[in-house]
Order: sequence, then structure tokens, then C-alpha cells
Amino acid sequence: MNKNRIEVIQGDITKSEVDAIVNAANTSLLGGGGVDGAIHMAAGSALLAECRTLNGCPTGEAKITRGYRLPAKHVIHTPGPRWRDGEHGEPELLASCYRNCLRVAAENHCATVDFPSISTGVYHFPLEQAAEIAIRTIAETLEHYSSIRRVRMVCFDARTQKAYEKALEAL
Ligand code: AR6
Repeated sequence: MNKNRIEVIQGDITKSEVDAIVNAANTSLLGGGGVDGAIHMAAGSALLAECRTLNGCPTGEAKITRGYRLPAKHVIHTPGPRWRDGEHGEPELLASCYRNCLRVAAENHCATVDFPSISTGVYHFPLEQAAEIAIRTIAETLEHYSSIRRVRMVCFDARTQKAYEKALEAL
């Protein structure tokens, strides 16, 4: 069962020693605040230089770079949806982020992938709903990618961790 390949932990994703961490980016891919700022700070300016060559990324899609000074080998950048009222495709776009990141991870032979809680910071996606979408989409997508051994949700704070643990238990 795919549930066995999904874990929820509390931590700082810039410290993750994995094949790929995911960055909750914006469509410019040129950095920002939150986890995006922390990842660029830890990776160093070579990450931004590679991001400049990518010409941005549409919301819900994903692009991969090297990890540079991070302990993670790669960074998969995905712009999550900004929450408006839930009637502008936000849930489907958030699911697309998780699906596309895992597809890109598999295509690049990444067996271990760590995600932050995409869109629940500056982009204000309601946490409980985001957690349910994330866990369900990861579980469904893992059906297609047997090469991905482990996916972790790396939650920055206890409230976020609780929401993802609850969603995983409910699966
Ligand atoms: N490790 C793990 N999670 C973290 C870390 C970290 N080091 N730092 C913050 N978080 P946000 P969004 C959590 O706002 O809502 C940026 O400016 C944070 O507590 O980073 O998708 C981009 O450039 C929250 O739970 O991302 C975009 O413009 C989660 O990461 C915009 O923000 C996501 O919060 C994207 O907004």
C-alpha cells in the first residue's frame, strides 16, 4: 500500500538529505520569501543562475534544477495556486503540483522526495483542505511510480504537521 511510502515530519526542508526537495515557488522561479527564500539562501547564487535559464513555470507545473550547496541533490520548483475563493481551480492546480513534481522526480531517478506544504503560507490555501489534497494526490500518483521509495511532507510548524498527519491517517 502506498501509504507506507508516505511520511509526515516536522523540520526545515533546506536540511533534507534526499534526492529531491520541492520548492513552493512562484511563476517567475526567481526566488521570493518563505520556503523559496530559505532554499535559495541555503543553495547559493548558482541556483538562481540556473533558474534564470528556465524562463519561469506555469502554476501547477514543475521544473527541476541541481541542489548546489543544499544537501539535497535536486530542487523541483513548482508554483502553487494563490487562494482566492476556491472557485478558480485552486484544488485541481494544487493536485497538479504534487502530481507533476512526482513525475519529474521519477523521470530524473529521484527515489526520495521531500515536499513543503505548498500554497499554505503566503498563498493562503486553507490548511486542512491542502493537506487532504496533498496526501491523496501523492498516494494516487505513487501507484504509477514504483521507483519512488519514500515521500515526506516536511512541515515547518506543529499545526501544519498535525494537519498532514490527520490527512495521512484518514487515507
Ligand atoms: N522548510 C519547510 N517548510 C518551510 C520552510 C522551511 N525552511 N520555510 C517555510 N516553510 P510559503 P506558498 C513553510 O509562504 O504559500 C514565496 O514568496 C511555511 O511555514 O513559503 O506556496 C514564493 O516565492 C508554510 O507552511 O509558500 C511565492 O511567491 C509552507 O512552507 C509564495 O511565497 C509554504 O509557505 C508561495 O507561497
